[in-house]
Amino acid sequence: PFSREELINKLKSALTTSRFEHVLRVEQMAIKLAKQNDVDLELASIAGLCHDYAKQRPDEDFIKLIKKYHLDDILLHYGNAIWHGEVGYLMVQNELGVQNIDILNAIKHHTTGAKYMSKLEQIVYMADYIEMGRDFPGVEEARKITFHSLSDGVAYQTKHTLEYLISQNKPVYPKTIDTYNQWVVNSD
Ligand code: DGI
Ligand code: FE
Ligand code: FE
Ligand code: FE
Repeated sequence: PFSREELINKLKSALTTSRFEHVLRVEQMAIKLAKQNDVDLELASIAGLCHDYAKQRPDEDFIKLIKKYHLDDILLHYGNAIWHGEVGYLMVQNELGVQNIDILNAIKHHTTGAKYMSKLEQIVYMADYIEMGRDFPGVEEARKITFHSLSDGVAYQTKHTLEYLISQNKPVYPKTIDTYNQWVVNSD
């Protein structure tokens, strides 16, 4: 496994400057949420840093892995927005040597969420959404809710992302619907 400094160098060369700065902000927000929710700070740091490692990879890299690992064919109907987490976690495992399953699941689920999410998975999902560089309408409310209750933050993001996808006629990945049914519908 690589040290934080080595990971930083790998990320710097894999990502554009603005994406690299985003992952540093996600790391900081993930650490803040980990402190509030009694989660291991080092796991939060590594997961935050690595969550978008695959974001700048060409489509062919993902398609090769989908075939090599016999992943669900429905993935082929989506693109980088879904692949960089759902498939990209394998690149983090294979190329960065990260083996912790909680970190790998947090990377895998950071875009869509999932029916079952550990505290660390919820933290990375939320840190990506509310990191201090985000400035969409509603981000202040999302931060307030998340600092009060991590699971309420998950519900807020899930509902707003689904509304956005529907308003844009975008395809909804099935796991995004599972997340909605668990965290928004069944949230008590
Ligand atoms: O990688 P980031 O930009 O930091 O953030 P992200 O990995 O959370 O990606 C967010 C994008 O992914 C956002 O534009 C919405 C999109 N997205 C989330 N769920 C789905 C989705 N896109 C499709 N097509 N289907 C989904 O279910
Ligand atoms: Fe992402
Ligand atoms: Fe996200
Ligand atoms: Fe991100």
